[in-house]
Amino acid sequence: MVQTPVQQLSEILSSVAGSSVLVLLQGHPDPDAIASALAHQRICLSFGVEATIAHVLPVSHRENRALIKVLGIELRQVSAASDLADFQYLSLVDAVACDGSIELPSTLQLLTVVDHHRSSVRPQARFVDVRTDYGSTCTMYAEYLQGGLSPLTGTVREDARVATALLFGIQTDTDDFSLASVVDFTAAAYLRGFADTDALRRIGRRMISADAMDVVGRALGNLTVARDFALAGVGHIAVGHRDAIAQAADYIVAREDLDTAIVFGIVGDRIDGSLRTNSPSVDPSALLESAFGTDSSGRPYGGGRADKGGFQIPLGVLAEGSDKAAVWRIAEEVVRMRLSKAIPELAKVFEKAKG
Ligand SMILES: [Mn+2]
Repeated sequence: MVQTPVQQLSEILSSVAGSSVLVLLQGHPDPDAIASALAHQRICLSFGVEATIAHVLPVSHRENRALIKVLGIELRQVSAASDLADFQYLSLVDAVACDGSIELPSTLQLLTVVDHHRSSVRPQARFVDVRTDYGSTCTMYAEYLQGGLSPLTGTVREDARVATALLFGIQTDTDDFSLASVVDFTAAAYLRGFADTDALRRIGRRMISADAMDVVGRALGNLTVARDFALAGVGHIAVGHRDAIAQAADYIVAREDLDTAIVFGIVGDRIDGSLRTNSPSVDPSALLESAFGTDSSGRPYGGGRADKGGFQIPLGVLAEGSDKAAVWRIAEEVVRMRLSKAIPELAKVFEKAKG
């Protein structure tokens, strides 16, 4: 008989009772990953498996920090293989592979992988559940709970914490449910009954940090508008503030007469850009790929989904230039030139400006 994921996962976790699992979040941890890790930790605990949630890159978005703070979620920041020596098993949530930001001890075995992203990677783990038709990994964890793995009962405080985090994860990963499918709504309805709506409101309150506001200001001061398209370069941005670029694009695309905005800057050793669009006819990944093409291994510099996209272009040795203003001028010129090819109206505006 074919086992359900819930049966498989319980069997595997039972078999490693008493061991220590590392849930290593990839990239800058987002709510879907953080909340899924929290649910994973809860499920592990119910089988006598101790799970520690860790991350390498900082939690950089204000909302994500609010999620951690309001719900008191414990995350351990790790930076070296020696920090991971105590763990026997590795669990990945919202990712199928490690991004290489930390060297893993060779003794660490990949135990579980739960994700909803499309990927060509076939993870070698004892438990693999990847569902690309799901709007979030949190949806999958909500189903595990509802399906009998450490189900929510509403009798302990911990239930509200997990339900609130999962609900927030579904909400943010589906862009406030605009990209949600039936399974996401069903999971949200299940979680809603256990969630702390007051905490959810506090976490979700859209706030903008002082640094992000500074970046928005720079974007507005350097805005080029071509019909309903806007482009803004914001110069060098500290690595910890890279989310400000996306926030600036969100802010600008809200302008009534615009339907697409691209904001870009230099973050570390690369050009980093965000695209936001309300236009039904703009396909972010097609637009960014036609403008920026692919790298030497055929990977596009940019990608996206229905209403948002992003691009990262390594500066290579240029990044070492000591004249930061000059490096920025080159980067800005290249981005303007490439986008002008894909958007003829933009080319006209730049030509006019040159006089
Ligand atoms: Mn996700």
